[in-house]
Amino acid sequence: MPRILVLHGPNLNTLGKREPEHYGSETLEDVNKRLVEKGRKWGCQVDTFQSNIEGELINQIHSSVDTYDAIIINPGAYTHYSYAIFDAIGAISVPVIEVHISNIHTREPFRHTSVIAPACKGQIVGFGTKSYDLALLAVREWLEGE
Ligand code: CA2
Repeated sequence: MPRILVLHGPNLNTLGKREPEHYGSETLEDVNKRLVEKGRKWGCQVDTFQSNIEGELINQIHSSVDTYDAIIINPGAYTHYSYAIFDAIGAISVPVIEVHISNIHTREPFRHTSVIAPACKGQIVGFGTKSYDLALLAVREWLEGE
């Protein structure tokens, strides 16, 4: 059974509680429950993890080797400047899909750059919390086609 790790970066624990115009009204718990359930229906195990701490996300990326078949990550604002997360992703062979709830390319200029993207298999942005579902679908299709 494929195993997929979903990582959420800083401030995403407050999803659904602030800035609904950018991030919608669903909570992170709602999103996680839906992804786990979709994974179960599709025959894969989905585990989720959120941290506001860069090093904890990096530790999860390191320990995904030999445990997970793919990672879906929303690195939050670390997207725009964390070369440490870029290096961690670049050092593993597990495919990583970068996800954003909002369309980072239509927002403030500092959000237009992802320093993580060159280390990732692909990027899905701008579909609200459904960006995660689309990433799960992409992972599934990609793993099945391998
Ligand atoms: O659109 C995304 O998914 C982001 O990764 C969200 C990050 C932001 O820094 C990125 O540029 C784009 C921010 C996460 C903050 O999460 C909040 C959730 C609810 C209310 C306020 C912030």
